[in-house]
Amino acid sequence: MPITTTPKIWMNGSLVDWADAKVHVLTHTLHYGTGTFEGIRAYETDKGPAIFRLTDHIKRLHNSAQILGMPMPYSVDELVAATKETVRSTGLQSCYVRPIAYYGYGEMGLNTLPCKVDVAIACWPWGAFLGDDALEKGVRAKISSWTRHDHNIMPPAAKTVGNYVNSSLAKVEALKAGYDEAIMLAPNGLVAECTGENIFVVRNGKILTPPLSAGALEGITQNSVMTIAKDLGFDIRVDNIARSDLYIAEEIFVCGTAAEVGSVREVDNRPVPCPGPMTMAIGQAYRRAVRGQDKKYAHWCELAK
Ligand code: PPE
Repeated sequence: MPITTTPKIWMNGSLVDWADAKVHVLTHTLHYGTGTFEGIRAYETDKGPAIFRLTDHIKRLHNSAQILGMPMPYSVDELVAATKETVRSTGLQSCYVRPIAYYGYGEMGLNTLPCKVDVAIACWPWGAFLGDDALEKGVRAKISSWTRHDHNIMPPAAKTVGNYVNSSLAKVEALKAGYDEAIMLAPNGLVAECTGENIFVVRNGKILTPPLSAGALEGITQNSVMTIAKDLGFDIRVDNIARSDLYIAEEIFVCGTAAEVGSVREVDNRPVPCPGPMTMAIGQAYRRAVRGQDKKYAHWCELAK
């Protein structure tokens, strides 16, 4: 999806003009994929732009760096403040926010120990990833021929730049085959997640979502959806899902910061009832929550001011 420019990008402690936010072609992470990033959204609320679960996202960025053994030069509090400053500088009421920590210019070779870590935060307006009507209309998904990373190959719990080669291969394969999204299986055949979303499957009235051990990122939207679903009185739990569960599911939905909550109406050309009642209730509650329209979840909306 094309990028719409905004005035400033935060780089290593200061806001620079969008056009000046550049890196050298010998930037370490460009060659080895060793960085880590986050995807966050700011939404318009009555009180001004609010960044949804900002602190939790920045904590996950720190955790990803910890998994990679990458020293993070800024604390969680510093990056929370920097993200708010960047969002404010855009003048936008709502936007996508992309913090990235990467090994910069100055060293080459696989040893990251001598490399300096650079951090940048950019914001731009971005529509819902699977389309604004993905909740109501649903998307067509395909089991990918690409397997999700094994924990001992690329840790899926870290949102590592290089991990997304796997997601990108699966996404493009699915699109070229005429589908909207790919569902990735772990090396043991269990369902892991989608290329940029967590997945939920309704079976026998219960909502299931795969655990980190099955190769899923611990999604912040996944976590929000679990809270919302419990508050709605649904039986929702983290549990393993087999491929067959997908084919006989009562409902399937996916969720992520960029995608929000989207229904799945078909897996491998097998229809899935869509839009499902639980999916709709959760998706609509999520839409209200991110905009600060539900007091119960007001603490998730961290004001940019
Ligand atoms: N799994 C993967 C692989 C993933 O990339 C994301 C987010 C999620 C699950 C959901 O996580 P969360 O956003 O915390 O609920 N994907 C981000 C990047 C998407 C992109 O294509 O770029 C996002 O949604 O911002």
